[in-house]
Formats: sequence, structure tokens, C-alpha cells
Amino acid sequence: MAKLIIVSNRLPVKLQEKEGELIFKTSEGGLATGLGSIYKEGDNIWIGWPGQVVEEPEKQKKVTEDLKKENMLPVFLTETEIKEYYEGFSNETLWPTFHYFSQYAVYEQQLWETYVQANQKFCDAVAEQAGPDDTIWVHDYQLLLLPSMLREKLPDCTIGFFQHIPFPSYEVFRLLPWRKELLEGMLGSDLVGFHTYDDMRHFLSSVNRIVGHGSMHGWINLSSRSLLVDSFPMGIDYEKYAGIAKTEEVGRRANIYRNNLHAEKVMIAVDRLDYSKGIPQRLDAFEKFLAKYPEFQGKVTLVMLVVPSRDEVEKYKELKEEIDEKVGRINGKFSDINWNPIQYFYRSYPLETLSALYRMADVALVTPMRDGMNLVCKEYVASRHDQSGVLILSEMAGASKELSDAILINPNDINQMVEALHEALTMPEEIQKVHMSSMQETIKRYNIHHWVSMFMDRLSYVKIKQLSMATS
Ligand code: GDG
Repeated sequence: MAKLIIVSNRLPVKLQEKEGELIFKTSEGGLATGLGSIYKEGDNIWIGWPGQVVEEPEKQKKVTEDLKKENMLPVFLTETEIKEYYEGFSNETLWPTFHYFSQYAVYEQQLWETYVQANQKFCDAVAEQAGPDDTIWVHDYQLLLLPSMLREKLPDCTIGFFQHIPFPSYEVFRLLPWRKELLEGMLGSDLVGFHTYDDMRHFLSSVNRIVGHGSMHGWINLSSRSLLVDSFPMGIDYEKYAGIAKTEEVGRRANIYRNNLHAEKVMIAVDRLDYSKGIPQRLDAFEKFLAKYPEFQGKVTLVMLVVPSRDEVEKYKELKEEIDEKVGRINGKFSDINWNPIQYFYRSYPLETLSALYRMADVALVTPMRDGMNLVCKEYVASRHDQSGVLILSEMAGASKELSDAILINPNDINQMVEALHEALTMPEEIQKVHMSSMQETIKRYNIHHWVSMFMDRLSYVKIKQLSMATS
């Protein structure tokens, strides 16, 4: 029986050490939820790094056996691979470049070589499991070389690739010293997917100008075969978020949190610590808003949840300090005994707490400088059980293409953000409901299950089309 092999840098579980024993914590991430029911079926399998370095062969064996029961296979990465392939090339070269922060990108041959080596390690792990009829679905920028490495070993198998972050314009992508190798890596796929039409267009333009292959309606004809490039905007598990937000317990918590804030209006922002998320710019806009509209002082609180991420990387340490400083300055300037303009949390919370925060907030501020999609804004919309609430959303998030009922802003335009805050905080409830219910309809329909089936259906279609092209 043909099976599906999912490959991503991280497995949908995280390995943790508890009292000398290694245990697994299930991830609640969107991808894990969306693919959760699929990889557990039959012989399907998910291959990836378990989130911790495990060196002792005995421990590796035990982890492998435990994960096998759950249809997962670990790829064990060394300290050096984590430093150079993951934190280095993936997060200090590709991530900044793909998010238009190329001034932050490091170009180091050593990091590139480890990136190649790690992709090869994933390839070996997949090749050991895969048969010629199997379908392999590779995820994200850490594994750009994997499709062509797999194609070489398994010429007939079906390979899909999805990139969760933006694909930059040719002028930015071409700055990478390894641009040609990276594109050739991706071209090993049968189907290459992005969140938006623009990302897809940028990719096709780079393929044309750097590798010299043109395209027609998303099809690229290589000498050996054709592949398709298309957009698949990722959704969330709508019913899950809407369901939790509606529960009595979450409603009770939302009331308690709100009462404790002593504010008439509450705004929420939830991000991983990342310079692509526009956190300092948002703080600048809020500061300017409180100065321009002093009648809101004492009345509106921004609850800002920043989830620790990549704190080994220098740029992220600097960003954390910048945020700490700005929050301290704004609170120092405007707070009074009963009220703080910003409630800032640098940690992550369980899903129920997050849901209560979404439920209590009148406004969500999602203002990235650049974001492949952004799921937080969709989760906020799904959590609005009474259709009230306003979403302020950056045009630079992939989600803005679907959520045109949000107040759309350019995060570089601080004055526009100030006015958007004013508009959101004074919007009549009947207008809020019109926009919110329209966004809910979109997100409900184009949910995570829809995304998975769209991608898988298109991948099967490509294989059929390739066969008919080969015989015609
Ligand atoms: C990448 C792309 C693309 C956050 N804090 C807590 C928590 N979260 C969850 C959110 C949301 C997820 O983390 C963040 O997802 P985003 O999509 O917003 O952003 P990235 O992590 O940068 O994801 C992005 C995504 O891939 C999918 O393709 O949309 O553009 O950059 O689900 O809810 N979850 C819990 N506690 C927290 O404190 N439980």
C-alpha cells in the first residue's frame, strides 16, 4: 500500500527530560493539528527532529522505538548541526532574507555546508522508509534541498513541498550566494506550494532569471518532467478555536482577566519573539496614540504576549532588549496606580489561557513587517463567539489577502496605525459584527482540513497530468 511521508524540521512533539526520563509533549501547532489525523493512519509516517539533542545510542534507540508507536521517526541532529544548519543557515541566512531583512543575513560557507549535510541526513532517513509509489510532503525553508536530493534517490516517487514563510522578490532572493542551488533543490518537487499568489509569482520569477526555466500557468517544464507551482493559503482548525472560546470556563477566565485590568477597552497582541512581527513599531504606534488621544489614557490596555523564540541568536536578544525598554518607557510615562497601558508577558500559555485572552479582547493587533500567513489573526476571529471585536492587520501578512474586512495597515506607517487604533476603539458594535461575521465565514470554510485536502488533491492531479504529458 502506498503511504504518505511527512517531513519537517521538527516533529509534532517535543522531547523533554523529566526525572532522568525522556518524555514527549504533543505540539498544538497548526500543522500538527492539520496533519494529525493523517500521519497516524496506516503506515503513514512523520519524519523530523524531536527538538532535543540525543547523543547516547541507547537513548536514541529508546526514543526511536517510542516514536515508532505513534507513526513518527526521529532524525537526530548533533549540537553542531543545530547551531549551523538550524540556528545558523536556516534562521540567520534564509529567515531574514525571505522576510526582506537581508541586512540581518549572514553569508557563511560553513553554515551552508552544514545545511547541505543536514538536508542529506533527512534525505537518508526518508529514503530508508520510502517506496517508489509513496507520496512525500516536505515542509519549509529548513529543507529546501531535500526535494531534489530525494528525486535523485527515488526518481518516481511523488514529492510535494510547502513553504510556510514568504518567498521574496527576485531582487532580494538573488543576494544569496547559494541562490541557484536552493532553487534547484526545490525543483525536485512535483508540486511547490506557497501561502499567497505573490510568493508563487516571486518564486517563478527567480526560477526564470536564475535557473533559466520559464513557466506557463504555474507549470515549469524541466527536461525530465514538469512540476506545478501554486498557492494554498493555510487555515486553522476553526471548530477547535471557536469551540474552546465558547466554553463556560474560558468565559469565566476572560471576565476575571478583564476585570483585573481596570480598562474599558482591551487590545491583544500575540507573537513569537521575532523582528519580522513588527513588535517595536506597534509599541511606537500605541505610544503615539496615547499622546494624540489622551482621552484614552486610563481606559485602554494592550495585553502583549511575546513567546520566547530563538533566544540563542544575537538579533533576537537585541530585539528582546528593545521591547523591554519600550514597554518600560511607555508604562513609566502613562501608568497610574490603577491602570497600566501595557500588560507584557514574555512566556507562552496553555491554549485555554490564549483563548480567554482572545475572547476578552475588543481589538487584536496583528502588525508584522512580513509574515508568510499569520495564524494568530485567524484564531482571534474564530474565538469571537458573539461576532464583536476588531482586527487590525498588516498588509504584509499573507492573511491580509483573505481578511479584507480587517482594518488593513502598513506597519511602516506609524500615523496610519495610530488612526487605525482610534477607528478600532470607537467602531460601533453593529459595524464590528458585519466585518467579524464575514471574516468568520471565510476562515470557517477555508480551514486547515480544506488546506490539507487542496494540497493533496493538487499533488495527485500533477502526477496524473505528468503521466498524460509523458504518453502524449
Ligand atoms: C510560521 C510563519 C505562518 C503563540 N503563543 C502561544 C501560542 N501561539 C501559537 C499561536 C499560533 C502560532 O503559535 C503562531 O503561528 P503564526 O502563524 O502566527 O506564526 P509563526 O510561528 O511565525 O509561523 C507564519 C505559519 O508558519 C503557518 O504556515 O502562518 O507566517 O511565520 O498558532 O496560537 N500557542 C499557545 N500558547 C501561547 O502562548 N498554546
